[in-house]
Amino acid sequence: MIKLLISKMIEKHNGYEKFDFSYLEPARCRKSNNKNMRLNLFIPNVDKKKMFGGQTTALDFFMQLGKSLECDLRILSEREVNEEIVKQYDGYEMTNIEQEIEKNSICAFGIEERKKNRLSVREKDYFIATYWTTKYVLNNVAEFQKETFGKATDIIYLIQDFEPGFYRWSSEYLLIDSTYRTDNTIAVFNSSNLQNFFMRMDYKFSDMYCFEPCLNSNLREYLEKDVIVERKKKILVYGRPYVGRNCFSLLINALNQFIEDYEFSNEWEFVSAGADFKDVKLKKGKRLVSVGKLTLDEYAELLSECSVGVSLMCSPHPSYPPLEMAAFGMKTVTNTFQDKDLAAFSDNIISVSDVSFKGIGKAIIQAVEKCPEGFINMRNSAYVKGNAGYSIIVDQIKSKLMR
Ligand code: TRH
Repeated sequence: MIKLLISKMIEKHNGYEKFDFSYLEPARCRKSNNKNMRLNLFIPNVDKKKMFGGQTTALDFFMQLGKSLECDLRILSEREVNEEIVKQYDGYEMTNIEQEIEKNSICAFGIEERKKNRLSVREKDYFIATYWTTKYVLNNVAEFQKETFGKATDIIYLIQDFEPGFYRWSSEYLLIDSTYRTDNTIAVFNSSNLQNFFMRMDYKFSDMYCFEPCLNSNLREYLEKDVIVERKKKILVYGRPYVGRNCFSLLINALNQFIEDYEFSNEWEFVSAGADFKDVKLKKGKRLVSVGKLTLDEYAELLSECSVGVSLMCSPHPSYPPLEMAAFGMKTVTNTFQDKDLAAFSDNIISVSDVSFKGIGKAIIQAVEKCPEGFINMRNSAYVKGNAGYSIIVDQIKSKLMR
C-alpha cells in the first residue's frame, strides 16, 4: 500500500525519479531594458471575491506602497487571471509575463506560465512575496538581476503567519523555513506578536518592518453608522473545519462542554460563519448552524446581533475574527499562544490560556455572564480608526528603496 502511494507521488524522468513539487517551479527570467521602477506583487489569487483576510491585507499593502512610490505596478497571480477578474482593478490590463506595457498589469504566473514563458525583469523591479511558495519561486530573480544588471533589488517578504506551522514537521516545514533564510530579504510582519515570535526563533533578515492589524474598511464603515441592533442570545463562532489553525474539533467539544456545564445554555443559539459545512448536532438537542462565508455586510450584521463570539487560532498571529468580534462589542473568547495574549486589545476579549475543552467551555460561560454589563463597541480605537501603522511603514520602506 505504502509502496503504491510513494510510486504515485514520484515522477519518472529520463533515467531518474523525483517527487512532484511543480508548484515550486522557479521563475525563469528575461532582461527588460525599461529603466522605470516597478513594484510587483506576487500573490496566490487575484480574484477579490475569493480573498480572505491575509490576501486582502497583501493587496492593500501593495496598493499603498505603489501609490507612495509613484512607479509602475504589476500583479502576478499563482491562480487563474481572466478579463472578468481584471475588471475588478481600475487602470490595470491583463498581460503575459514576457510582455512590457505602458499601463499597470496583471499576469498569470502559475506553474504552466513559468514553464512556458520567462518573466520580464527590469533593473529596478522590486518584488513583494506574500506566501511561502511565492517567495520560493522568486528566489532566483535576485540572482538573475545580479548577473544581468550587476546588482539585485531586495525582495520584500510580507509575513503574515509562521507558515511552517501550517504543516507537520516535514519536507514542507523545512522548505518554508528556507524561505526565511535568504539574503536580500526585507521582512514585513503583520503584527508585533508575529514579529516577536520570529525573533525568538532567531531568523535574520536584512531589514524588518511591522504593522498592526486594522479593521477592514467595509466593516469600519458599518460600525461607524452606529446601527442599533438588539443583541440576541446567540454565540457566533469562527468555524473553518478545513483550516487546522482555527481548531474546529476543539471548538465543537468546547461548545458541548459549555452546554453541559451552564445551567441556562438552552436559552442560547449557536451559529458559525467563515466556511460552509453541514450543521453540527450538539449536546441536549442544540445545533451549530453554519451560514458559510458571508459577504462583509452580512458578516457585519451578524457581528452586531450576536452577543458572544468564539474564535480560536493556533498560531502567533492574532487572526482577524476575534479582533472584529471585539470591535463590534461582542464578548469574545479566544486562546493565547505562547506569548500571544489578546487580553490587552480590549475588555471585550476573554483570553484563555487553559486551552482545553473545559477551559474554553468555562470562558464561554464567563462571556455569556458578562453580557448584562452591556455591549461597548470600539469605534474610537486606533484599530478601528485606520491604518496609521501601515502608512508609517510604507513611508519607511519607500525611503529604504529610494536610497
Ligand atoms: O486569510 P485568512 O485565512 O487569514 C489569515 C490567517 O489567519 C493567517 O494565518 C494570517 O496569516 C492572516 O490572515 C493575516 O482568513 P482570516 O483572516 O481568518 O479571514 C477573516 C476575514 O474574512 C475577516 O477579516 C472578514 C472576512 N470574513 C468574511 O468576509 N466573511 C465571513 O463570513 C467571515 C467569518 C469573515
